[in-house]
Amino acid sequence: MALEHFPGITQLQFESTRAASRDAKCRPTFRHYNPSELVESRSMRDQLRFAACYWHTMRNGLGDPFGGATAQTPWDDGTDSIANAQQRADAFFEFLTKCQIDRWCFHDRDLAPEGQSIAHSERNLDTIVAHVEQLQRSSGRRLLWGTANLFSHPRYMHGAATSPCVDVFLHATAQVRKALEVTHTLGGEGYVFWGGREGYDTLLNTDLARERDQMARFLHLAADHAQSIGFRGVLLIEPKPHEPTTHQYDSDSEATLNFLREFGLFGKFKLNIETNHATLAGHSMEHELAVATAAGALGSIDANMGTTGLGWDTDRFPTDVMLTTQIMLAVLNMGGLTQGGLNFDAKRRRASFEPIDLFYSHAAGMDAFAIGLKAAARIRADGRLHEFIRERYASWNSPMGEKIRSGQFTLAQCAHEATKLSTLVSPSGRQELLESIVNEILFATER
Ligand code: XUL
Ligand code: CO
Repeated sequence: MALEHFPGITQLQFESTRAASRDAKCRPTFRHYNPSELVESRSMRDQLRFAACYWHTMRNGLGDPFGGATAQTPWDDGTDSIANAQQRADAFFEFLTKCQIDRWCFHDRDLAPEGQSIAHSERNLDTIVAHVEQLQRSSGRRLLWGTANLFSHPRYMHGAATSPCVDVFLHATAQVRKALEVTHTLGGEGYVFWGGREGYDTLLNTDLARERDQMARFLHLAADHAQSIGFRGVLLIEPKPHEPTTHQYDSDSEATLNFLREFGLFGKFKLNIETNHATLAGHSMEHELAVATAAGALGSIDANMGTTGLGWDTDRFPTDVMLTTQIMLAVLNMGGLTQGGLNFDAKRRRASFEPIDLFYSHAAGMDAFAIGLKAAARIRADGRLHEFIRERYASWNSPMGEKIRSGQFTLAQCAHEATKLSTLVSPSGRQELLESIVNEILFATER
């Protein structure tokens, strides 16, 4: 039998709180996530499409700017050897299976060590990918998306696609070509571009217009290559306003959609929206999702949350049920997740350093999303919110509203119509009522 990396932990199951014994209450388990339970005619497993990420789960020692790693990782000998990379992958797939997480995501450099040359790095990656292919097959897990790390190595200090040095651009194309190809080999449902250093620290040394052109060229080249190798997954851009740079070009959904439209990339890419990035942009997650869905461009979600008042990307596990309700409402309203998923781009706090904390933290996020999914379905079934919005705009469905919307009236004609009005009807927005309806549905006591 293969070595067990998480001894003593059996596969997490759904157990309702009432049925659980005192001992069972401390074991990692699901209190709300019941994979086979149907919500709006689809199983929770299919509605939520959970993924775990390799970078936080396997490669984050939980260090911070003030102190080193704390995470206990008995499966990892700390070396950059291929054998160690393989063993780490074994531990990860055991974790995914025991935590009932069907999907996963990775950066090329999370999986395999960078070598002395591009060819050497590619050989390393191929070796681990062959191993991971077997692990996927034996465990039934699937790749949600892959990506290339174009931000950690010092060569990318000025950016990758947006570097002032053409050689760096070339190196980045080699890395993306390979990462796209191995994502395709592993059956990835998507591929992500997060422009970690695609931005600037100061405009004093930056030709912003040129850098944006370079980034667009890079994305065109990548999209063309994806097509040429027969990759049918969704290409995703992950907005973030800053950190590590002062300003990143994909700063939020609006800016990214504008960029895609400006450079003829709209339709080739969708958005991967992350909660903590929305917060850093000074927006709510609901806002970012609303903008993306309005454009028909919500592709996937990086599920985490920030820490109120702290201007850092703290990548906490998403345990706020109001947040998960709002996310799942946006998702259900757009017809559900199809190619995308809920990827826990989240890390445990530095003091949650034991291997079992990986299970507690993911289960906490999964349960919070199960609560959010059910609450969102109840809000939709209740219908009051939907009906209110429909009625709020009802005047636009009148013959007059229709004429304005379809462009049949000039400004002068509109102004003339205004002079004929005897009363002007403008009803209440009822925000507080609507907020109380959400609370009523979310916290309804079971009867
Ligand atoms: C960084 C971040 C990345 C992307 C993938 O803030 O979210 O991990 O998700 O590169
Ligand atoms: Co992310």
